[in-house]
Amino acid sequence: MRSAMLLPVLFALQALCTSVGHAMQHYPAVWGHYDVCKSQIYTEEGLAWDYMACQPEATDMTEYLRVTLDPPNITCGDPPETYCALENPYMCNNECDAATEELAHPPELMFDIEGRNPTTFWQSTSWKKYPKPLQVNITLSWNKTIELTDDIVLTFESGRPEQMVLEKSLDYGRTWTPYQFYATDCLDAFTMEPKTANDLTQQTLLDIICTEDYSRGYVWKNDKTVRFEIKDRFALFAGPRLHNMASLYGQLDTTKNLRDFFTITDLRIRLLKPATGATMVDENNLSRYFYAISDIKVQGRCKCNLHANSCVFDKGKLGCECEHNTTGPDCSRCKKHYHGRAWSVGSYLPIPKGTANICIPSNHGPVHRANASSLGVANRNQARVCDNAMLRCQNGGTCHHHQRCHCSPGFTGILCERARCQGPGDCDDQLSGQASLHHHPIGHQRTLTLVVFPLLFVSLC
Ligand SMILES: *[C@@H]1O[C@H](CO)[C@@H](O)[C@H](O)[C@H]1NC(C)=O
Ligand SMILES: *[C@@H]1O[C@H](CO)[C@@H](O)[C@H](O)[C@H]1NC(C)=O
Ligand SMILES: *[C@@H]1O[C@H](CO)[C@@H](O)[C@H](O)[C@H]1NC(C)=O
Ligand SMILES: *[C@@H]1O[C@H](CO)[C@@H](O)[C@H](O)[C@H]1NC(C)=O
Ligand SMILES: *[C@@H]1O[C@H](CO)[C@@H](O)[C@H](O)[C@H]1NC(C)=O
Ligand SMILES: *[C@@H]1O[C@H](CO)[C@@H](O)[C@H](O)[C@H]1NC(C)=O
Ligand SMILES: [Ca+2]
Repeated sequence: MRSAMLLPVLFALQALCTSVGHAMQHYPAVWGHYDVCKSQIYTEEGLAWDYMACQPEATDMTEYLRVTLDPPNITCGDPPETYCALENPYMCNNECDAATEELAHPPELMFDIEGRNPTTFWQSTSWKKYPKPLQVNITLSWNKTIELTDDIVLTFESGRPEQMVLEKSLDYGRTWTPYQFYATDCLDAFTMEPKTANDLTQQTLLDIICTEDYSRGYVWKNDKTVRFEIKDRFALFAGPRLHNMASLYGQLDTTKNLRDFFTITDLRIRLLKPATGATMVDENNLSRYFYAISDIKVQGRCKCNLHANSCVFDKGKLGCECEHNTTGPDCSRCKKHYHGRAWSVGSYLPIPKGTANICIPSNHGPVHRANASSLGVANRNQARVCDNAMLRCQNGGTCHHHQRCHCSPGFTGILCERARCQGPGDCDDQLSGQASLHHHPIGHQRTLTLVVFPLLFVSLC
């Protein structure tokens, strides 16, 4: 629960730096700007909360998936087999033996850390039953809606498949729709005209295309990857270097189809035909034909409907840490007693802070909070976190430049109002019952980065 413990620091930081962020008018070219859900601001009536649209940082989602192969016994090595190189049938030194660790090629090797030599990879059985098709489904399941933020990249260690389909599910694997078709010959394989992601326009962005870009030329050893181009699609709205993210956010806000297009709960790689390197399959030496994948990259973030900036992996399950009085794995409901108005997704607009659309208490009629956003704007340049009058630092803390309290050891909070919890057990009751020893905050890295820099920001502010 480290992220929760650090939140007060983040709020203080946000309060410190709203003026900086505002002045610079600079929106980073990454899809990760909405990183704070609320910040405390100073108003005539004292401290008040300002709520903002927020989302978790994009991260490597392959750490949180479950992989399923179909057929289940399609992985090589049981019984052991010897493989020949696709380019050279006399080079037969690839041995697969599931019972020997050094010679086994289980599915996990598609997700381990690459960059070492030799690469590690999953490998299928060879095409022993030719001409019966050698088909494999590799299904990646998150049991959570996630939003893709970067290209999906598959790296093949033997040739890239001559035919494959990338599919997605938005309903936990009940129904599937294609994302993209891949073939050496799109017309022949799928009766589709070959296209590339560059052919897409704003109007055709949601079209499902067949591409020949990633199937050709097994001899080109450098061409080992198969992509699904997320960034090229973003670029149709945000410009070639994703400079104009405001335009993309605006579109995502207003076009549900577009948003859903980048949202998944599962991915399926349907391998339909392995590389053969020629028009004819060498029936005398089928040990040359198989699938081998060394790496799969899936970058994305938990979908939290702009109501959470952190997502935790707990007991094998991803879940948003909902703010704005929302709840559920995707923050897609109002909390009990907060049904004062219908739940609503947050909005990216107006740039840069968006609109939180918080859930409000059921019985209290109209919203009873200060017109925080206007006050926030008005007071931005004099936003103070502490002083020697109303906003006194407590428990022996001292106020520095009206910008933050330096707390005595053992205390934390913006005004040092809370005892810092020493062990995980001590924190539990303060943290709304969600605490768990094994929480693994995904936003951890970002949180740390932000916390390392307050001094830098202080000097900026
Ligand atoms: C792969 O999944 C598709 C549905 O997405 C299904 O129709 C097909 O039978 C599966 N193929 C194999 C080999 O399991
Ligand atoms: C996998 O299992 C199926 C059905 O159980 C069987 O028909 C097939 O021969 C098996 N394949 C291999 C490569 O062992
Ligand atoms: C494949 O060809 C190589 C070289 O001719 C040979 O050593 C190997 O036994 C062949 N494999 C099969 C299954 O025929
Ligand atoms: C998926 O998550 C739900 C809770 O949201 C849980 O009940 C279910 O068991 C999970 N399914 C799998 C296959 O992990
Ligand atoms: C719900 O929102 C109110 C203000 O809108 C806030 O004071 C309170 O802490 C929130 N409750 C929870 C459990 O987040
Ligand atoms: C907040 O204040 C501004 C300026 O005073 C006003 O234009 C706006 O309508 C107010 N918003 C709400 C929700 O009251
Ligand atoms: Ca690997």
